[in-house]
Amino acid sequence: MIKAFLFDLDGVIVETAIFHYQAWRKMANDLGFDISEEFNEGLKGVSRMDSLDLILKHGGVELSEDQKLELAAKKNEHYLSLVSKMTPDDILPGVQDFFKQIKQTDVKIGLGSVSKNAKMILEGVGLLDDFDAIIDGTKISKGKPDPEVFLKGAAELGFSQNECIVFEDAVAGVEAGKNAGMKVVGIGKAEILTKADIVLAGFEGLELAELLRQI
Ligand code: B16
Ligand code: MG
Repeated sequence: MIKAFLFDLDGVIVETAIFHYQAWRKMANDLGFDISEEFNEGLKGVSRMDSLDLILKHGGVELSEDQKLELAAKKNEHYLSLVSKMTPDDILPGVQDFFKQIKQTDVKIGLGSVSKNAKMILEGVGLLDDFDAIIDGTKISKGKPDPEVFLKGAAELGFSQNECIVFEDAVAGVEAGKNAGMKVVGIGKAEILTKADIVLAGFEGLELAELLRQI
């Protein structure tokens, strides 16, 4: 019996990967190297400081902890200036209709994001009040693929792992959901999200009853 859906934020509810990419790329360029869009794929679902470490390694740059914190803060400032312009129009297609269908049932809605900016983004696009529980980067100590974010979501809602379904667009996020012992709906491409129980291109036209029959 499914009691809750746990949604990732970036790439599932809204598309912020492009803004993370722009902000990280500017930082890399300032340091004298570049990162490709393909490289950015590998940063999806990865925490801010882990992303920074991967980028610096990619550019062959070694910095002190203080310098890294400074760069991460500067990147976040740039990122916030980009996402602060987001409106309800930036919600990915079909998400609002799917939420409407969920609200007609007893199934709860939780957020499982490693982003420390999750609440501010949800507020900006007008979805904050739709969530019964919000687990974000401020509440966890381990990033995906560790299951912590989804286990905390289930616990906050008072349900067990097998009563929750995770919606994820990132390889690390799908793994986190599976590591939590949950069913995972991948949002994206089946050839990339190979560990998901089912993969959808997006939420457009998605029937809740049909999904629950399939999974
Ligand atoms: P912030 P998710 C993740 O969010 C992003 O996919 C990832 O690219 C980002 O580095 C991470 O949040 C941390 O974000 O810098 O805003 O704390 O996909 O788990 O919703
Ligand atoms: Mg994501």
